[in-house]
This record gives sequence, structure tokens and C-alpha cells, in this order.
Amino acid sequence: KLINDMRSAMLNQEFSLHYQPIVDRLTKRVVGAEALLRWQHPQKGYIPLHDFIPVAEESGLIREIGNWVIKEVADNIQRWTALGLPSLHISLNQSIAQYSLSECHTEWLDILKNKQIATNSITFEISENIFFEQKDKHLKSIEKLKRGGIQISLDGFGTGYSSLNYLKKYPIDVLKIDRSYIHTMLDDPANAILVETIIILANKLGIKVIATGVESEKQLALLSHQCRYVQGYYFSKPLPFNAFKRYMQTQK
Ligand code: G
Ligand code: MN
Repeated sequence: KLINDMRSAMLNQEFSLHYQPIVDRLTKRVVGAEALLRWQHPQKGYIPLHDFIPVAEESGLIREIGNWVIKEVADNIQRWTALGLPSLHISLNQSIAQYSLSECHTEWLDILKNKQIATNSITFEISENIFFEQKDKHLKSIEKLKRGGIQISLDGFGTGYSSLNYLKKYPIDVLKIDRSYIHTMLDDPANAILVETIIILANKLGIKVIATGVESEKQLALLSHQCRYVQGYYFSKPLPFNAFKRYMQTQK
């Protein structure tokens, strides 16, 4: 039933992308946004990602859905550009299952090329579990994406094994500190130290850091300024296309 529902969701445009701004604390500007998939089911209403992504992965539908996300990001970038908004860097989330398809990188790079999107304005967010499997194939795809101009971001850093080994082994551009760390930082000094240390580590390795889930002024104040990029409800919730457009226009 769920598989059928996802198929018709693709046909009936029930999926949409919401965008959450990413802020540069140094220049105080929005430098980009994370695209987040939303599914508005005609009968059941909003269906959370964790209720359908696993089934999409098992059934293979993830390929189609994942490709749709890239196309939609490309279309949205074209619309913003046509509206005269400053160029933005967009990151999108991918799951490890998408990397098990052969030549996935070619497929994704082709989509962006056909839509004439500069790949250096796109980041793919992956979670650390992609490294546990230690598949050469995954690494090769990541390297080919990198060569194609895409940036790679490590999502939810700190929630998995967070092995330090892969930070040097894999070509990672951005590290996103998981929101659970940011949320506990004020009450748990040990977590605040971990956050601080992750920031220093990333800076020394030349990896950009984004603190995610920033909800309050206090959390922001506690974050070392060495953490240049921030994202969270304190700045904005993820917004539908038009609301995000208005948000960007008021920024201007
Ligand atoms: O796994 P990933 O980090 O891509 O998840 C992003 C999710 O985090 C989105 O569903 C988004 O709505 C949520 N999110 C974004 N900012 C905040 C925040 O400040 N607080 C909380 N609790 N959730 C957030
Ligand atoms: Mn993400």
C-alpha cells in the first residue's frame, strides 16, 4: 500500500521541498539552504520521512525519489535566479541506499548538467553510516561526485561512531554537528567541550563546520565563533518555496 502510495505521490506531485536557511555568522548573511523532503498525503496528511524512506529504500523507489529531489532543487534554483535572488548554495540529503546503485554519480551529475546548474553550488549530505560498510564503490562514487564539482557534507556528526579515521580518508568538505549536541550544550558541560573540540578539529583539517538545530540566542552565544555556519529554528524553520523566497527577499 505504501509503495503504491509513493508511486502515486510521484505522479500527483505530493512531494515538495522545504528550505532551511544556513547562516554565515561572520558576514551575517544567508549563504545557502538545506532542502528537506516533505510528503503531503491526500488522505493521511503529512507523512514523516522515517515512515516512508526505509520502504522506499527496500523497494528501490528511493532511486526515483532521490532523482526527483535533485531535479526539483535544480528547477527551484532556476526559478530563484530568474527572480533575481542572489545565488545560493543548496544542500540536499541522500541515503546510503542511493549509493548502492551502479553509476549513481553519473545519473546525478547528468541531471544537474541537463538543467545547467553549476555543480559547485550543490552539496550532497550523507550520514556517517556510509563509511561503516567500507565499500570501495561508495568511495568511488563520492570521489567522482567531487571531481564533478559537488561538495560532500557529513550529516548528523556525533550520532554514529564518529570515527576520526574517515575524516581524513574521505574527501569531506563540510561537517554538520548534530542538533542533539547543540540542544544539550547548555546543561551538559561535557557536550559543550565535545562541540568545541569538533569545531577545532574540523577547522584544523580544513573542513567547514555547520552547527545544526540552533534554537536560542544562548545556544548561539555558547558556540565558538570558529564555528562559522549555523542553522536552526532560531533563524528559520524549513520553509516552502514561496515563503523561502520571501525570507530571502527581506534579507536583501
Ligand atoms: O537529518 P537532518 O539533519 O537532515 O534533519 C533535518 C531535520 O531537522 C529537519 O526535519 C528539520 O525540520 C529539523 N530541524 C531543523 N532545525 C531544527 C531546530 O532548530 N530544532 C529542531 N528540533 N529540529 C530542527
Ligand atoms: Mn541534513
